Amino acid sequence: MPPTITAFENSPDRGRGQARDMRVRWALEEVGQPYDVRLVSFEAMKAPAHLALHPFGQIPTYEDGDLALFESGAIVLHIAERHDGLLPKDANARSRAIAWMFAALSTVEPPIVELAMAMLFERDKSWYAERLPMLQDRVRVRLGELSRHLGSADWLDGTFSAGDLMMVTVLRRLNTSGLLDEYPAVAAYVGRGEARPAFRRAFDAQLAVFNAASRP
Ligand code: GTB
Repeated sequence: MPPTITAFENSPDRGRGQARDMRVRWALEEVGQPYDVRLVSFEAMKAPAHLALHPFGQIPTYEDGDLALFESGAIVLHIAERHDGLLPKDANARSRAIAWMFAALSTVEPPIVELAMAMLFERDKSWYAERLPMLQDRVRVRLGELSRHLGSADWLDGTFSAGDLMMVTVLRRLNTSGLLDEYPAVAAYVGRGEARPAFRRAFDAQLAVFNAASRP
């Protein structure tokens, strides 16, 4: 039995691959592990059956035999640890790749999500115009640091790893913000991630869900 993940039945991003099942799908595609997807509605996510898998009533989840996991970072790390292809064999390089996964999730993602949330939900608020530049500048700080770190390298630390997979999915949230264009090295890095065949397969799979849901 292949592992089963959960994803939005009807993703609010309209198939742009922004929901966090995308990183799990991408990891599974990178390692060549087939998987099943159980689509869940917003209502089902808050029902007891799903809460038993995910205490916060969210997607993605991952089930494989008697193992059930939540949190996209934990799921991608689990996949990377159990298959070849997403973590280096050398122990130190492996630890550094995992450090980049944490950096993506705990250092880079928070200011990006805060900006995205403000752009989605605060546009009509009196404080929006004043707050927006501050939120954008917080993201610019991280993009500048990443740009400096990348220099002319293709990936964050040697060969492509789960650290890059996580970082690219985090940075993609900026795709419509215009901010990535200010940092060509980071924009090119995201482009390299998106060009990987495994990314394309994962993207097409989640887009197919949206297209099927919106068909009359
Ligand atoms: N830290 C958790 C993880 O990494 O797995 C966060 C999981 C999470 O935020 N899940 C979201 C969810 O289930 C979907 S991905 N939300 C429903 C709820 O909380 O009730 C977040 C997301 C949703 C939509 C867009 N979008 O439309 O662009 C982008 C990201």
